[in-house]
Amino acid sequence: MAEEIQQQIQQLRQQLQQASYAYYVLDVPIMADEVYDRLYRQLQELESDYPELITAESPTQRVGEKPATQFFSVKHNIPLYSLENAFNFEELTKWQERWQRVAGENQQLTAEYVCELKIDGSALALTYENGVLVRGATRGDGIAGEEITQNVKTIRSIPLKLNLDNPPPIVEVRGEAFLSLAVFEEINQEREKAGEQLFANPRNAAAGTLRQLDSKVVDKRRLDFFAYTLYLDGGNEQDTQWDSLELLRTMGFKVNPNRKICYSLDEVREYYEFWDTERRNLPYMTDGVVVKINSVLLQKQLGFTQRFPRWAIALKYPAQEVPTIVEAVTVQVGRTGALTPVAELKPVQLAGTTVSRASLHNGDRLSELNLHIGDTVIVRKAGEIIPEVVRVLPELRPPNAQLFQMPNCCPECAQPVVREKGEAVTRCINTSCPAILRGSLIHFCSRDALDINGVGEKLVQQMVDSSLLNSAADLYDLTAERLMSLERMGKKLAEKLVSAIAQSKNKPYSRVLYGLGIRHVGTVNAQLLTERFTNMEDLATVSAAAIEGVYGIGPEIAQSVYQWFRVPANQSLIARLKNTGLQLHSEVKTLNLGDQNLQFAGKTFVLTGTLPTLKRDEAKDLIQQAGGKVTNSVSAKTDYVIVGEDAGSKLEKAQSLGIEILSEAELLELLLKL
Ligand code: 1X8
Repeated sequence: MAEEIQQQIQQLRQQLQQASYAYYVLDVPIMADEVYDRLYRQLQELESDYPELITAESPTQRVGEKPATQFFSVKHNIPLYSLENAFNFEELTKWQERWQRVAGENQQLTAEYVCELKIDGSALALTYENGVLVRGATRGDGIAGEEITQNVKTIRSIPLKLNLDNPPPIVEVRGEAFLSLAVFEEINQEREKAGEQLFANPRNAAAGTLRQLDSKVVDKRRLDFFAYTLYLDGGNEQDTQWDSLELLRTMGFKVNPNRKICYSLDEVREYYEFWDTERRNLPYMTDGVVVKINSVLLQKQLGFTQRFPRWAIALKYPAQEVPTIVEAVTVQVGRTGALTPVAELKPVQLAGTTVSRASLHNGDRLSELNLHIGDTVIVRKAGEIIPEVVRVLPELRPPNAQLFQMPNCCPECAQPVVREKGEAVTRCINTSCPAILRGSLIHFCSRDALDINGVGEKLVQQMVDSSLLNSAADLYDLTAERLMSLERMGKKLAEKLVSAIAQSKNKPYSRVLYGLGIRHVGTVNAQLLTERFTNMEDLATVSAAAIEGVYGIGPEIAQSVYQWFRVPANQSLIARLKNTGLQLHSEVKTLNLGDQNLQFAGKTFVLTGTLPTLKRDEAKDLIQQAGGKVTNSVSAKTDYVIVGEDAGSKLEKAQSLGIEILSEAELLELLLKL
């Protein structure tokens, strides 16, 4: 009996897997949706009757039951470097000369190149053990990324199990997770309806999606994946990149079909130019061409520089530009009171998306442009940024067109605005301006701050308009009854919101500090400040000099924090937040420099490169005070290498010896661990 069930389960899994492969990888469906759904439900029922038979590679395991609470950092076995960029053929030729020089006289100086499209997405590293997907990780800083296995499993074009009879024990596959342009537009349309902030481009949307804690959300976003790098048992066992791509395809991955072997840079140029036009017809975004040396042997001889492989380069397409007409200019007020002029455009297609607004940045930029309403302008979209107006075509200006000028009064509260000498930004300085209040509240509730689920732009606007909220502290006085006074607010949702708000009281102090929206205090600075001043009362009362004494905090940040706590309205906000029970202090963590508990006792360190904030002697002192030894050269006896900017051969040596490499921040974290 048990065997029969087992067999039935196996068969269902195989059928589902084949159907899914045909649909998502080959794009040739072989099974009707209804049939798929029926088989899927059968499998689900069997698995719920026999939960001991569930395996990680079962098609039912693509979406996790429970959201993750956080992501963990994982070190890449082989660093996941980004690619060096070339923006023209001169730079490409220089690259060829460079690798030829490194390869040396005795080496092969002509090479086959493999050209592939550069996909504008987010890099992933997938690990398969005995053919089963066990880990998915983001690039992170190239050395370590975030473990997002549950999210990766939702990507249907990623096999949960390799299509190999005798899979090697460890297979690592790298590639690009991306969103098709159609799905990207759909997501943004939904976000617009929900009053949520739009994703600037498919890459940001893909990266943001992969970092969602709830894999059910990721599943709905329909990410896709192209595989482009293969490591078998820690090395490239294929002779060439081309063979690796073929093997990846055999294993069940989607490999971009638009690849080509080129025997010279002229052929590379031909490929590049062909795809510059043709890429407009692709259903996903590409921002360049990746040129790789085909021979794995030559790749290995060339190796890596500090940041890039020497054997590959990305030849980028220039940012796309199109003309359109400025129909109006609106002025938005951000949470810092900064006024941002935005051009409302006649919608145009640009780099795969419809563009109807473009940033005009600030007053200075605007005066340079001499922009009139009705002007024809050139808009540009470079990879990561929201479209911008690059220039105006004054020869096409209609007669009687009005020059746009920054208003003298805030468009939200009608109070006079100011522009400080030497500053490009015009600001509203009315502390009770509703736009500033709205922006601050949205920031306070945002994911990296108090992470209050369900409180977004729309709801904040409603609550401010109806005077339910006049400050962040008011959030904690809300009751379900009061929320139900809002339009279209049911009891269930109201109760859910009240509970989400209450939960934010458990968020750590550093998030509260970040949530206050003090200028220059991002998540990192908030962390640094709360580690040094473990109580907000201390931070609120110390001198600017004391704040500047925190590692990593410069004079401008220190002044900004100091001044913020001098404002009476802010002081009363803190007092009220304290009464609500928010965390305004953290566990006391002190740099343990006494003679007990010397956490670095017996450990040897090497420092290399310029650290972001610590001077060399300071870092050395810290290590020595914790019982560690600092030496000058890396050897097998070295336990840690602390790496800063422009680290030299010591880093390479450490990597080759497999010694743990730490950034300054990681060193400080180790010191803080008791
Ligand atoms: C990044 C990318 C690579 C490829 C395509 N798209 C990318 N974004 C490819 O090799 N076909 S390789 C790469 C990297 O190594 N950082």
